[in-house]
Amino acid sequence: MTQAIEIHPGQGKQPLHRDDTRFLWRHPNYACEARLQIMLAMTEFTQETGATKVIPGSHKWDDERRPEPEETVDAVMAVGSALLFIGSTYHGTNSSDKPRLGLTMGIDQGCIRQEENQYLSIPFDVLKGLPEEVQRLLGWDAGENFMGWVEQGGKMVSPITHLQSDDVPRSLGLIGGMH
Ligand SMILES: O=C(O)CCC(=O)C(=O)O
Ligand SMILES: [Fe+2]
Repeated sequence: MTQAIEIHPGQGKQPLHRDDTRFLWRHPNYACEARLQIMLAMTEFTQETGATKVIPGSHKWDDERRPEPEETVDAVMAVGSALLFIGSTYHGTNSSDKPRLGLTMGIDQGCIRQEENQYLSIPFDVLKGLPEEVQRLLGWDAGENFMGWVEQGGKMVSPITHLQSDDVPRSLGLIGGMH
């Protein structure tokens, strides 16, 4: 998923949470993380402007332990810097006296459903013009376990193969036409 998040004065707190709650993830889960989250600072992130508050090490906690505000640190960042954290890390925000703008991008495991449905969010003609690496990141890929395959000409192929073939405009004509 992708979002621009501008926090305004007086908006108050976003409670401490784990983003992998979306996927009903249980903790600790040493086998696999659901998500890598990227928060890119578009304005200065300081304690005064409402930097994201994170609890380092909280990805190791079980589901019983509650996060407390005094355990957080502010992700202080200059414009253009990025905070990377995994889906099981507790974090939240607090508003301040100036607006603060961040761009967030979550990259989820190929074996779980995307939080934002990128197949429908990105207009098809825009998608076709993106670099292959970005198309794969948007979900047009099969994971190592071949999750998400498409049948094409009687074969199971990766979505990226399908996207690059002549078959795809036919199968997605309706979606492309919706934008
Ligand atoms: O805006 C922030 O600093 C964090 C936002 C966030 O954690 C979320 O929307 O899940
Ligand atoms: Fe979050």
